[in-house]
Amino acid sequence: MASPDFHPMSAVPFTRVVINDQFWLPRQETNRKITIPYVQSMSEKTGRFDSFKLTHANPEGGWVFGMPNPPIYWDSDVAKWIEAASYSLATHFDADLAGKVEEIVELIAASQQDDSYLNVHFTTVDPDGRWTNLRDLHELYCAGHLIEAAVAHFEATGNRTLLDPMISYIDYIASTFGPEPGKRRGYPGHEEIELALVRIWKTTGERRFLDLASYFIDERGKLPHYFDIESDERNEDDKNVEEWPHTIGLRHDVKQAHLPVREQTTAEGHSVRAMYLYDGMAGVAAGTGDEGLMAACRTLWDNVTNRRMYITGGVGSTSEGERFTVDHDLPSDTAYAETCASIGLVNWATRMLQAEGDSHYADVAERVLYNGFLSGVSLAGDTFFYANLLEVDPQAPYFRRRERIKPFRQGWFDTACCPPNVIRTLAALGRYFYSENSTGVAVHLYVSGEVTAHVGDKVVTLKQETRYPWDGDVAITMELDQPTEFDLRLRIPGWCNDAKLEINDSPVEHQTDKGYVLLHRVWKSGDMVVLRLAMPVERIYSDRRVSSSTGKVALQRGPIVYCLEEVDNSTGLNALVLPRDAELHSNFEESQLGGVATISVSAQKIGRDTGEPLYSTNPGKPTTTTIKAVPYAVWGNREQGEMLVWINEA
Ligand code: FUB
Ligand code: ZN
Repeated sequence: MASPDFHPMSAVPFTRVVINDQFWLPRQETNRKITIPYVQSMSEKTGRFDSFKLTHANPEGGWVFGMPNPPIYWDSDVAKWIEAASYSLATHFDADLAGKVEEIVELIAASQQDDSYLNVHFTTVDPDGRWTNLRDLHELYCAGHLIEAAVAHFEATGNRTLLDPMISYIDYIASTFGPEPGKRRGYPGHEEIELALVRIWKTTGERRFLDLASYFIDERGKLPHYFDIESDERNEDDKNVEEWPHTIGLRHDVKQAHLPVREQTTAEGHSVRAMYLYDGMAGVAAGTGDEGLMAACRTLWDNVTNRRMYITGGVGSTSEGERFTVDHDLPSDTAYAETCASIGLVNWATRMLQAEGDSHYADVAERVLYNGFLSGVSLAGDTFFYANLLEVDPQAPYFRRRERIKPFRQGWFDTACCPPNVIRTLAALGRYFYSENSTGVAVHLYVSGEVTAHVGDKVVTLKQETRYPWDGDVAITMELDQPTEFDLRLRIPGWCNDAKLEINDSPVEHQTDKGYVLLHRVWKSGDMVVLRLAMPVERIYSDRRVSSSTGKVALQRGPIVYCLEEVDNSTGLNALVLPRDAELHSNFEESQLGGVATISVSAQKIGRDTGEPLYSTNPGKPTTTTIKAVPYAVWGNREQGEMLVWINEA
């Protein structure tokens, strides 16, 4: 819960954050120069952009989920590209890109129907299907992404070409759905519109958008069940079907609709949907001051982060329904941990952080960003992981069965939600680093660069110098026009057991409040705060109920989770055993994987050679070997092969 004297914060917009470091800047540059254009070209090639012409001219042809193209989610893919491109334009103007964005935005606006409806699938190929299956058909999900795109485009350009059509679409949606007599009591099967409505409320100040978000959230899971009513209206006998596994998508819990949201205590169902819902819930709770709804968010947060999250910050334990399963079921080799779910978790964490000011939220956001999110895109920027596994054997037949789960990143997917989600996240990454409110500035993540924060009516600039995440020393220098009184909050990361602080070269004793050091004073230009975060390599162990990692150890240094790759360690990674007392050495390798700290350690390789019976009494003779671990986020950028996060320990 927030301290009584804590004032909710807002993220400092990414346009006031300069990133100038060796870790994120190259990834952002690759995003801008390679990945955004790549997603653009794939959107052109596959017909996604042209689908807004409503001519049903799709070069791919074919059917998706038993429906004619364009598929039910294409609007969302294009919307995410517009969002990414708009963010990119806000920091690096590019006339060609700006022209392309305007062209697509105008095309989308022109595709709006006379009654304000806007959706390529239903308008083009299934006009009678409009609003007949909210459970499965993504209409409100697409609307949500288009709203986010409209906000991003408006904020980057000041141009209302997409914002105004989306506002009239929202008003049309609000005239269709709601608790009032004559309206349908529907809500989306794939959440997204809730958080988007919070966003457009913040941008426009129009309270009706927050109210609609609030309605969608509180209607969810109530009885009589809307998805059952819809199903009856379609004359389909597919209500909340529980048979396993082909009907998994029909279950109410997969859509987080098994109970009203305030009664939900565990994260259920499709992990991306869950993350987007919880983000929307937190946004509505903070926006309306609804303590009961925020309490539900806290309960769900505890369940996700203490029982259902991978060490990489990935969520979603199975590809069957792309969903959560039960507490402590976190298999490494059959994980799902979709890149979109990681992004959803970062956004939910950030929303909770702004409302409550507790560093636990920033700890999780950091864990995800540096590990299970960043793994989603290659260093070259043109291939992607949909599922982010923690253990990979490319020989395993498992991979042959699922298009989205491969032991290597892929250039595109049938359902291509993750690549455009990655580009919008990287393009606006600065929004996760700092917060501001009327009393001061909070530094959540440590990244070389600069921030210009608004503290009430004062403008303060902070310069940050650090080699984080490879080194834990951080220097923050004030750049102020005049002496200014404000709070500086510095997060002491949850992974750090030894943090020292200096102000203007003098050591300072410090205490933390909700994980932040609070420094209040009249700051002068040139004042410098230095934080020294000890960053040894740590051995991390899981709760013994996580059976796939019991008896194993993971290596972590600072926020970075490590893994072993076959290319460094030969095959048979599961035959390696790390002695508990083996010394762990960290070494920065400029020429490796874009420049990373690697870890080396002596280990034993156990087991028999091949050529003996499958089972025998011979345990084999252990051999000693030196193994090398690399950051999990950059695995899979060299030769294909095995990968392992949780290593046997003895
Ligand atoms: O189409 C929506 C997206 O497809 C979901 O968010 C992903 O998990 C995938 O199911
Ligand atoms: Zn995805």
